[in-house]
Amino acid sequence: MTEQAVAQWLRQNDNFLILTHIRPDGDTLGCGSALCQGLEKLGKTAYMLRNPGGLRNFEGFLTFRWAPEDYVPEHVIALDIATEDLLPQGAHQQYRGKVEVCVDHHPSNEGYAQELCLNSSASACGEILYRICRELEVLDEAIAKALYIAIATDCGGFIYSNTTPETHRIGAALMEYGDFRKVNKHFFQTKSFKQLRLESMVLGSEVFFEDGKVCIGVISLADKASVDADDGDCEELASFAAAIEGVGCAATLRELSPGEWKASLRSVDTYADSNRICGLLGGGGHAAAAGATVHGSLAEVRQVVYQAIMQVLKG
Ligand SMILES: [Mn+2]
Repeated sequence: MTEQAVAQWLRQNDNFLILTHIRPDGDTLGCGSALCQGLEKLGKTAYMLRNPGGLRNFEGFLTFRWAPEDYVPEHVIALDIATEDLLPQGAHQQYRGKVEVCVDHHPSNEGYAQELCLNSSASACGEILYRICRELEVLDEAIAKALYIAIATDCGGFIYSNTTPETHRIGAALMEYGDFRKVNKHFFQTKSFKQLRLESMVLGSEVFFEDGKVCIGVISLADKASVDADDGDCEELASFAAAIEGVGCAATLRELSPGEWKASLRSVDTYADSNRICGLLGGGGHAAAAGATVHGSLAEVRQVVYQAIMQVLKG
């Protein structure tokens, strides 16, 4: 499905429900917020499905219109959600097999929706939503800000390897609508003291392999509890590990619940395909950044992740 076709479908229909992914990031939330506001401007009824994930980092920057409990949508659209396994908590029973249109940029998208608008060269789903909103002629300062947050956060402030000339062009076009300096300060130049303490714990846990090119770090539930941190405080830890000089592949294992770990992979300069590594672990994402959920003791999970990395490096 092309971006124009998505815009047309949105114009022709009404009563939408917008889905964002579990453990929501700036991309999925920024896209949801932008689309919801855009549809509202067109006189449509549109809500986002309440996402119980950590939203604190976005307070004061994004506005959300959550669906009332009894809302019955006619059309369900998923944004930045590569597989139905990434639907937010509580949405699985109701919305599995019910997504009519999915707009995404993950090459690992499983094609679960009836119609898929996929552009894997987009740095963020926000790039695709930008073109859809432009097509719908709804762009204004609030929508531009939401899309700017979506794009800037998914490309690390226009720094990650997914950043393209088009990413900058769209960022520049969005900046014409308002002053987003506060957005950049908040998302890229500010860390809570908790986050910095978590970073020091991850650093202390790093184990290096392959002459320092591969590292595996850990953040346990006990670590998180010791500084009273939540998942939102942990979001940037995976990218942080990839900043260590000489590292080509950084894996960060974060304990979600006892025996359940989120493995986040980051690759530098295409050293190892994170999407392939996570694919071996039952997850996915992009070549530069991907994730998977792995079960077992820390020792088991560390071993399984190490083997997946080595399999991709040697293969
Ligand atoms: Mn994304």
